[in-house]
Amino acid sequence: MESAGSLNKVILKTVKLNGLFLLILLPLVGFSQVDKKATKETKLLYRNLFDLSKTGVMFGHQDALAYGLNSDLTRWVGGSNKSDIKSLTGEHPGVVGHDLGHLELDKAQNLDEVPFHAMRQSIQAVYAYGGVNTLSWHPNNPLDLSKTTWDKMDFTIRRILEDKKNLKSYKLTLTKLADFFKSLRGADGELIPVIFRPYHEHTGSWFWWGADHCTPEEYKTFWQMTVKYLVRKRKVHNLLFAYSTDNFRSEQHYLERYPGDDYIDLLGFDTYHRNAPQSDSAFIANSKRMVATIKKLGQEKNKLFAITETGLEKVTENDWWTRILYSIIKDTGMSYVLVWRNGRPDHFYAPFEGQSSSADFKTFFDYPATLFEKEVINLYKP
Ligand code: BMA
Repeated sequence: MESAGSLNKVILKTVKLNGLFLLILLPLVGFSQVDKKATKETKLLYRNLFDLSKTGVMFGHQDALAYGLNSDLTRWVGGSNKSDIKSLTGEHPGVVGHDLGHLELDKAQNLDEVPFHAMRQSIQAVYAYGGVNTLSWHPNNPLDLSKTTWDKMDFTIRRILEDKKNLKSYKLTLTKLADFFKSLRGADGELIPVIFRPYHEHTGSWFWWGADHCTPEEYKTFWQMTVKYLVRKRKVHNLLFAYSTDNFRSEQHYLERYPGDDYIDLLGFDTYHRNAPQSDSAFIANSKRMVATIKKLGQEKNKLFAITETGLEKVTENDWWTRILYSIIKDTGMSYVLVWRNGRPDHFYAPFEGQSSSADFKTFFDYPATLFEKEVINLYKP
């Protein structure tokens, strides 16, 4: 199949069928995308992700190009088109995660010491090779910015929604995010689409937006206000919005704080493998159960779905990739699975040269249904 050109709301596509060239018009709208005014590339990404999910699952890694670990466990810091995954396999991950935490403080670098200018360059590099960028956000507490993302204050969200002064300063923070999103530009000046994944793991209570710190209604209203402010007021049109809980018990639990189909593009959840190997079979069974739930909801609601964070810290099982992770993601139709950052010798989730699960990871990489840099082409094209 090859493309002939594009209009604003429809794409003109040339399809070769039995030796005949057919011209077809494909609408760019019609999917249940949150932002109806999203840029052409953002709409294309959304649509193409549905197609790609039929061929396999993208592998994702947080902060993949920002830093990583050398075989002697010293750290390397990015800027040279390097990633631990590329050093092992020759290809970057299909999805790269970044975190905006501390952008709200006007800091030059995020909470994990990634300079925002370097993050922007990574996002541009990933987009240039055709990959997907996803941005989480670990913001400090908006009521007192000297307090971290893990500092719970009574009813932070309620106090933002009910107090004009608090709301105003929260919107100022969102404006900073909006400016960052709008600064993400490709080679031709076009906005780079990103998957924005704020207020995650909210079925847990370790962040100020967690389950014990706001009611479901407050969480939903806060989310809707955030989306509306970014899209309508600040006119940010390069975002897909991801909803990601932590572990959940049931479909009802998953949807308890769901802000609605008009506010979500991708359904996800975060789940970590702890206490391996004793917990191996429980982790697999639990993850499969949760995947089945988001798959069912994704099909009903026509939404993308993914495991937005996972991993076994220090990858202490040498066959974790093929025996555990692959058994969870295979034949699911999910868009991606993202493992967390290679932050320190005692806190890493992806293999690197010399790491004990590297050989197994290469087998995982070779599976046709796991997608890396070279298999994620044309996501932004008709
Ligand atoms: C956590 C840890 C922290 C990090 C935070 C935000 O899971 O990795 O070290 O600061 O995520 O990225």
